[in-house]
Amino acid sequence: MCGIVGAVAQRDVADILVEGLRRLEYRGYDSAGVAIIDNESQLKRIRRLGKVAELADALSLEPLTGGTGIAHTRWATHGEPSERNAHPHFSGDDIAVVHNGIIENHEILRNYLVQSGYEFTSDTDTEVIAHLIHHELKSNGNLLDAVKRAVHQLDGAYGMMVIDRRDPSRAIAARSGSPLVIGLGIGENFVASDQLALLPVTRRFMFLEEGDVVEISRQSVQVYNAKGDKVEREISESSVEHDAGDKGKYRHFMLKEIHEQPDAINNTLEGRLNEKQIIEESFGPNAKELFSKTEAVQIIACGTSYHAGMVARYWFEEIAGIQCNIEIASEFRYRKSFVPKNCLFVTISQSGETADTLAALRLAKETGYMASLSICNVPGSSLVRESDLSFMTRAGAEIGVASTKAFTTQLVALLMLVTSIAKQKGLSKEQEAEIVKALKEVPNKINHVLQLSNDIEHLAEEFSEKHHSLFLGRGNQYPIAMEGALKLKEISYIHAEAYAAGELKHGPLALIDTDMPVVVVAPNNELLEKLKSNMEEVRARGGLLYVFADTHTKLSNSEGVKVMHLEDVPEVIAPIIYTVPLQLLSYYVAIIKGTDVDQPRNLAKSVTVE
Ligand code: F1P
Repeated sequence: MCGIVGAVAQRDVADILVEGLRRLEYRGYDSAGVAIIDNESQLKRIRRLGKVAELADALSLEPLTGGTGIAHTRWATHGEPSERNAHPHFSGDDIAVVHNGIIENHEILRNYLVQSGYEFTSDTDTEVIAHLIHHELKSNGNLLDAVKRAVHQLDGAYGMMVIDRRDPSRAIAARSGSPLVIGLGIGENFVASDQLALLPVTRRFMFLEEGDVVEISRQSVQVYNAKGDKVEREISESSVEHDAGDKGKYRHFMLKEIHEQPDAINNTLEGRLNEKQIIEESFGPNAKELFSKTEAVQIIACGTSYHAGMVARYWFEEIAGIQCNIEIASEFRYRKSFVPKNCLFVTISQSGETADTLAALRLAKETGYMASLSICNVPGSSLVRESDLSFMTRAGAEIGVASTKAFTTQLVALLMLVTSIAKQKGLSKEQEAEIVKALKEVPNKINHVLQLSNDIEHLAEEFSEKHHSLFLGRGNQYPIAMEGALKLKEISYIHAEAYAAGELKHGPLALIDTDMPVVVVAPNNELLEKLKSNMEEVRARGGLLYVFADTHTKLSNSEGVKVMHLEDVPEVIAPIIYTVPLQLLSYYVAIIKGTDVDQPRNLAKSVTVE
């Protein structure tokens, strides 16, 4: 969603800000803008509807010079996507603000500010912040205090950065409900909504806490907590790759990330397994003790991460023999739910900043869960900082909006979690060793699937002319069918529905005809015969089947049935491996359809508003 980049430096910062915005493009946006205080202490701004490249073109025709500036990519919430609604927003010629999040009481504040003589030039909630700070500055000339007073009047979520042309030596940033990180340089400091934006200029970062307000100058960074007290925040060195924002030899980030999966999973596993065992301490120093007390698990997530949680439910109840519930965060947070005894609350999130997942965690902390654990890909993210335990998936930066390597590394992490808890519930050493062996095979097995790319590309050609599709699976492959359907609709805009194959007769069979391709995930397991019957049901009604199976299934091409054979894989890791051909299928269908694979329409990478 929206992205923020800002700087207080001696050198000209326009290029740094635009490069930062470019590195945040993957989050999804509809307009972009930059404002800089020039050498005559004037605020200069350029905004453009559309891509960052258009903003960069405008800047090359009309360069902005100056060392203090803010920049933004906007994903419209209040007010249509347009240049006048793009950030930065000004109050008069003095104050400029960029903001992520939503101000819920903006209407009341807007009325108050209009009565106080302010004129609004946009339909955004953000403009309220600019005028409010300007208004507060009238009673006290200090920008820091004005921002502190203004944020107390805001309901809702914000990550923001503010500059005042009358004092270019400093900027103020504040966060509540929207992530913000300070990048520390030498004689210059930066702000961004994601560290990725600042990797070209620094690797030293300070993550802000909820309610923090920060004064940033070239030489110093002073943080004030929600109570207004001066506080120190930890400084960490980023290990994210500098070139994480480059596509390398690949045409799209999504394809690069699909191919990175074997390495990403090796990273997830590294140092966390010994020859035959999972090292439980990987989940935290007191994890073992906590796992021995765990009698139930509640998993919460959104989107693709939710599908990972659904697979984990099958694993938890089968391998660890304990109750596992899974729910979408946006539902869980708004209903009264039963809290089982000694229940571990597990959140799954690539970004660690998904607003609903974070709200669900905060709710869980008040409602009596035994402890919380987050499975996450972004160190220092809100979810990680607010959970008792965390396990980093180490997938590396994921830029494509449609999640791929984050998902398969989440599955690996979850299988490790299930096994660690199962050990406390009587899983034998032999069973554990078998799972560990299977986990170590995952990267190679995925490499084999990647070699099927050309065949899957051919399959995609037939698929791309369709408008609707069904995905079927049974058991722990049912969530994989759901994930396959989600990928297809996200990036190719083809309507795709997933069903547990046993549900076919209860409705969706009515949809089957030659225009409705049916994708089936069919590894050899005890449910295969049932699945074969479901496939017969489709064939008998003229439906076309696209089946992903292994050779043991004895399934082969016949009229109306295309079978793509994968290598045999241990059953426990089959959901991880069968995800990959579905990712490739969606990718190639989207390529043929010519959609924007990495930044599909209307979607954002990190959903930081509810
Ligand atoms: C959840 C999610 C992603 C999806 C998209 C929007 O994010 O639904 O699965 O790919 O990027 O958000 P997260 O909580 O896993 O970061």
